[in-house]
Amino acid sequence: MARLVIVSNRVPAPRPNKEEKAGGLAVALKDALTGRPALWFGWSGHISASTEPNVHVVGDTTFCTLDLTEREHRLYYAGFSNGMLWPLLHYRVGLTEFRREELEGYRAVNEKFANSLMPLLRPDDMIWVHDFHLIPLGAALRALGAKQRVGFFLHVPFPPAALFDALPQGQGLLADLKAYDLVGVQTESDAENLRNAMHDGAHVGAFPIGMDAAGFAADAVKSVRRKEALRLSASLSGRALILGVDRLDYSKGLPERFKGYAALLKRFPEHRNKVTFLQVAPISRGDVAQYRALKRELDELAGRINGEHGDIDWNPIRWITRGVPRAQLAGFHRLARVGLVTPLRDGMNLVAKEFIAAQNPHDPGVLVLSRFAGAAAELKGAILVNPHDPEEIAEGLHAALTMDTAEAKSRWAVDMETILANSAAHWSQRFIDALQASQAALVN
Ligand code: ADQ
Repeated sequence: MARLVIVSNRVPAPRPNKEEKAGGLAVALKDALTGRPALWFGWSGHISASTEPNVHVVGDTTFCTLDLTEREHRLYYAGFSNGMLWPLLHYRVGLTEFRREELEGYRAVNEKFANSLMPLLRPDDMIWVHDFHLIPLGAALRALGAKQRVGFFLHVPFPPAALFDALPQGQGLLADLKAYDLVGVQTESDAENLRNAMHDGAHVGAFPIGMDAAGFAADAVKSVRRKEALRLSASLSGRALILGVDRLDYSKGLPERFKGYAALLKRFPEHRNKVTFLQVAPISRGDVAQYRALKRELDELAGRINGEHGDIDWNPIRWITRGVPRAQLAGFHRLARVGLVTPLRDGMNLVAKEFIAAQNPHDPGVLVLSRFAGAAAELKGAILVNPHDPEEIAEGLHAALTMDTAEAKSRWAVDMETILANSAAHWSQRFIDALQASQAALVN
């Protein structure tokens, strides 16, 4: 079996402790990696002047990481990746900050990765590069003579060509994408946008990311009986729990979500003192000014909503910016009557799928989901809302809170069937099979 080489900006710890089981790519690729030789390559997460790769071998998988210098980190990661590409790809041209020096730093780090990875490659490796940090990597490997199959998966959305056009030298990145044998995105509409921008449809496909629904459901059953879930449940005093779980990021639509909840309490007073909204959003990218401003805005909104709508025995919003371990969150999802997932744009949004997976089949909660999450294309049972409109969020919440059990069950069953059919293992296998086939087409 060909060795699988995964390249991603961050590489999971070779032996994660329980608290580090953060989900994301590591979980999604777990099955793809077991039972086959694999190399996982990327940034160590550390900043130093060292150019020596750090290598750890665990079973059949070799983890190989590089440190970045302070300057590389600033230009490649904080600058071009998070300050330019992240907002642009989430349709937020107004938040982008372009500096040519950062684009150059981004390209330089991609070349550094290619230079370090190249000597480690074997002729029959299959290489799978992940996400927007590493768009030029395939072309950089090709420039060094790599002949292996190289695929790329974009975890975030791809905007319409007219928006992408705002990126100076954006054509260069589109040309880089052509070096890959296969480019995968989350949805058909992302694929269409990317094909239009590239004027080349041949090797772009939609590969919606899945998750281990059965495993998450089993975790939720265990976790709902543990201390933290019992504490949460007792503290609700019978009120319906509305749950939001996100990284603290402006793409997740949190201010609009808070305003939507406030609109619910105002327009549908029957829910006052009958619901509690718990938002868990650990701080991410705290070194970027926009993220600090977002936290301040949410601190203020949460305070104002509690002040205006709260009562002596009721805080309408509980707002937590600390991390909560995944194993606890599974139980919280199961306790929730409503999962509130309202990103302004999201590649997929796995939290929406995790909420569905965690529900009790006999009395499931209801998912209120943004139309602009990739997950909306799959989860037909959810109540879809436009996340820019707090009034629509309020109406969605009201519909979810007043839905009878029979309807909630039938909506949930549709979505559970969907996510069971597209596991993480299924997703990665689909991509790997297509990558293999794409190369075969080129060779023949
Ligand atoms: P993210 O933007 O991080 O990922 P998402 O898919 O919602 O968004 O979450 C990824 C993982 O992180 C999930 O397993 C989730 O449970 C976990 N997570 C999120 N918030 C958490 C919290 N507060 N505490 C603990 N864990 C949390 C990017 C794209 C998404 C895409 C994924 C995967 O932006 O659109 O779905 O990659 O492709």
